[in-house]
Amino acid sequence: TMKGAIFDLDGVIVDTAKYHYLAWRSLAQRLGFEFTEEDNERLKGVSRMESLQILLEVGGVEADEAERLEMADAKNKEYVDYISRLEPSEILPGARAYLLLLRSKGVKVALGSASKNAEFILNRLGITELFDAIIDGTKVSKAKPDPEVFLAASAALGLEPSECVVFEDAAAGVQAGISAGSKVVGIGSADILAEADRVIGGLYELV
Ligand code: B16
Ligand code: MG
Repeated sequence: TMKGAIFDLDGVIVDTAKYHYLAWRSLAQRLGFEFTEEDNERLKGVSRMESLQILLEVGGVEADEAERLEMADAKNKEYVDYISRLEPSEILPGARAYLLLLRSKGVKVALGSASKNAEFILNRLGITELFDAIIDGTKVSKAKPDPEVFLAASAALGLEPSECVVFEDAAAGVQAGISAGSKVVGIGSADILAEADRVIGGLYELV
């Protein structure tokens, strides 16, 4: 039985991918190439600097470390502009209700996200207090598929990874949850998330 539930943020609780896309696309435009929504799929669940690496590969652009940091910073500034306007109505269907349901059953709830903007986003959505622990990109150094973020989240809940279920929309995140030793519920399409223990369309299916 599940004692803890660990949620990824982008793609599970809220669709911030569309704002990441707008900000990455405008960086690509400044660099002189098109970055498509299909290209953007490859950035889901991937850390900021690794996302930039993929984007530069798509555009065939070379950049040194200082230039990369500047580009990542410019992208993040634009992204933060978008998410500054996030509203509670943008919480994905069923997410809030499912968090409340778990809490009412005594299941501990954690966030396990790659984003360095996670706390800001949860505050904008008004759901920070529904989490017993928040582990995000500011607290871990190894990106998914490394299990670090989910190991840290279960430890923060005072639980073993095997007592926790991870909810993830990205293949790298599903892999990270499995490597941590948790059960994994994939959110999205079964072909991308084939390794998950169960795949659902969204948290609305669980409420
Ligand atoms: P930031 P998740 C991930 O969130 C996003 O899916 C990914 O596209 C993004 O690059 C990453 O966070 C880092 O975000 O630039 O805000 O630190 O799915 O792990 O909640
Ligand atoms: Mg995600």
